[in-house]
Amino acid sequence: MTKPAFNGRLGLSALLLFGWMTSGYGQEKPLFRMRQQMATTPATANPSGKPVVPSNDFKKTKLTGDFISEGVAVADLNRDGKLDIIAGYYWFEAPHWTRHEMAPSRLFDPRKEYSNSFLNLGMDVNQDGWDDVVIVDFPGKPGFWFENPKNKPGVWKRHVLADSVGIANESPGFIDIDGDGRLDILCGDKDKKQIVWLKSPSKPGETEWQRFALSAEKVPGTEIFSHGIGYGDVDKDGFNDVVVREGWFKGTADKKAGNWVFQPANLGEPCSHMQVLDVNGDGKNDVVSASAHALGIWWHEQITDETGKINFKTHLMSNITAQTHSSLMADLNGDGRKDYITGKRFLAHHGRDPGDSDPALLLWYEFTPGKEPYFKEHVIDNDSGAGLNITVQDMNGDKKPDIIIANKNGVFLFENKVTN
Ligand SMILES: [Ca+2]
Ligand SMILES: [Ca+2]
Ligand SMILES: [Ca+2]
Ligand SMILES: [Ca+2]
Repeated sequence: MTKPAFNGRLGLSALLLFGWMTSGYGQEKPLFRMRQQMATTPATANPSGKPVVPSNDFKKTKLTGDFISEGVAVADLNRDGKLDIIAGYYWFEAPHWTRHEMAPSRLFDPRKEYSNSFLNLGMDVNQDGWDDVVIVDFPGKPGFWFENPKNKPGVWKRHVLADSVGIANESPGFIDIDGDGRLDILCGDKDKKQIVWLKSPSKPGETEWQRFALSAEKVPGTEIFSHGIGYGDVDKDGFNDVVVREGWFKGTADKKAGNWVFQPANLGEPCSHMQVLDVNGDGKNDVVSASAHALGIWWHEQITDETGKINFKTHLMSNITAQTHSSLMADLNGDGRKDYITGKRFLAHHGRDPGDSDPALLLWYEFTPGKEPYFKEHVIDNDSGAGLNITVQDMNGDKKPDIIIANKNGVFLFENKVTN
């Protein structure tokens, strides 16, 4: 099935464009005009002008072309020893990817609607030996988890997370904040405008997630539609910090105190998940981010500014595609260094972003840190992209991490065949 050419969309009324630019879900886009000009290139081209040739390094399986979720996860839900794939209210049973429904849902129209599932996580929440499914809903809504019914038929029981905290920021992180070996959720609190984390239950049988604040109230990065958040040790004092695009919150040992102090710094444009790593090998941690709705994948070099404070200098890594609304680090080529994975959130705003109908690329970047850092760009695929979270897991037992995505193009598995 061919997608409508981008040129066919240029005739969209100014009204639509105006609606998008003024909607709460839109955002400022300094690169918007630039991208608009680039949009006059044919749909098969891309903003960088480079040819888009997918490598043969991944074996692609399309589980469905239906739009059911922009979140995706992996877990062995029926305990047959094989990892299943979860996308929203549905799960696909390995090895034939038979679709099952956890709770009543429906297919969504990729050009008109958002789904009911933005980010997903598979984990045994109540530690009864059966993996459960965590779902982050539309920005600002509470998250919830579906309790695994242990192969019994019927609707999965739904539990709301952390007294219905409205999850703010569009790229919440599944990160083990307190180091107890269980993933938690790093996000903003919609009402208090605070950086918080939702702690997953730690004892068997427990079902309640708890909310703990890291920052004070009314801080940047905590609006419902804030774009970009990450976790890592910016100042190398041994405590992880929280980064948002407006700066960072200095971490302490106390992850329940709500007093992490905001340090303003320029971490670039609205983005998806922010990754903290030393890109240029100078011993200072830098930040890698990708534009959520406009164009650009960047690394932000940590520098000391004229006032003696930590700040960042932004360098462009790639402008091959826009709407890179999720990212993840994983070592895809087995060289011991984590690589950066991102992809286009196809039809992010249903065709209202410039370049929305350009090829839906899924990409990875191989880093060679150094004074002149080197990022080799690899195109995994040009007809899938990524959703709001990317999952990486060895699905076929060959010890190589495979990539799983779900978005408005469907649900996909990419088996890793990268050789070093
Ligand atoms: Ca369970
Ligand atoms: Ca934890
Ligand atoms: Ca720190
Ligand atoms: Ca550095």
